[in-house]
Amino acid sequence: MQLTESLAAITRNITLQAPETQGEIVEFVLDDTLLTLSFVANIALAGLTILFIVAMARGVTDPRTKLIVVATMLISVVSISSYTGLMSGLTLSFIEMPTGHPLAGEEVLTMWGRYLTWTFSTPFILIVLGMIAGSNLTKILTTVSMTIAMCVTGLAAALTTSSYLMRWWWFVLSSAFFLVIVYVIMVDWTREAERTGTDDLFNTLKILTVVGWFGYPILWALGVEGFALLEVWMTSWGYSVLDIITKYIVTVLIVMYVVKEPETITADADYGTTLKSVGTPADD
Ligand code: RET
Repeated sequence: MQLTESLAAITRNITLQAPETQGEIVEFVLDDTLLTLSFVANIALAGLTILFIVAMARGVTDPRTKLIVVATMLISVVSISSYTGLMSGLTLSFIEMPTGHPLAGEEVLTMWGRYLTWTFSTPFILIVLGMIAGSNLTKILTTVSMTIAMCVTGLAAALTTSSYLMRWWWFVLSSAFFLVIVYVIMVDWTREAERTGTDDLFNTLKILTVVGWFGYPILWALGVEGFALLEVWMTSWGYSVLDIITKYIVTVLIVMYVVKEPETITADADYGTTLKSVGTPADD
């Protein structure tokens, strides 16, 4: 009798611990209309933004402008893939929160694909901002490395289940990388944009970016990853709205400005080539 009971207990445990299949996760998402909409809205907006860029940038000839346009397009290309990953259940998991967490012992839906894909989208945002400010390769690469470090440690924060303290320690590390980016944007690039003559556009982008980007760690802390004060759909909509501001609105402003190919943005035909005249049509 006792043996049967223990066997039953073991089987129950195994069933409970078996990871959900992607199909089950998608079902969970579809059951929550608001959560589903937060994904679908962004797939649609990313698609529209790509089409908008293609339509607007058809006549662009200047090589530096083209580089900026391609980089802005890649932000939405990453985004459409990121939300497709979430919608298909591929980049979402239920994870058990450690002791100390407000939902300790409970299985919580983590949208870890978001943190993963920001690793690939945020560098393009920073490349474009740095180029508009007229900054140099060193500063652009510094911010790109910092954002990759920020997103990877953010991913670690979300996926750590061994200790609540370690989750917050990852958060602190990630925030340190984030502050370096904020410093470069607020101090270096602001000064450089003034010198370059792009400060009118840059200052608008700066406000949208810095204010918008601060929203992400705040949501992380308030959502299920941190203090669990917000429900999953609220956090997801929060991130989706921030994505709309920091990606699509920023992109539209940038593309509308650069496609006019102002002198503050353009470079001569040799731009980006390592050898003189490579890529330039021959004179004869
Ligand atoms: C995390 C949690 C850990 C601490 C910090 C974070 C910051 C995230 C940011 C994300 C920006 C994402 C954007 C995406 C657009 O595609 C990882 C939430 C500081 C700033 C702009």
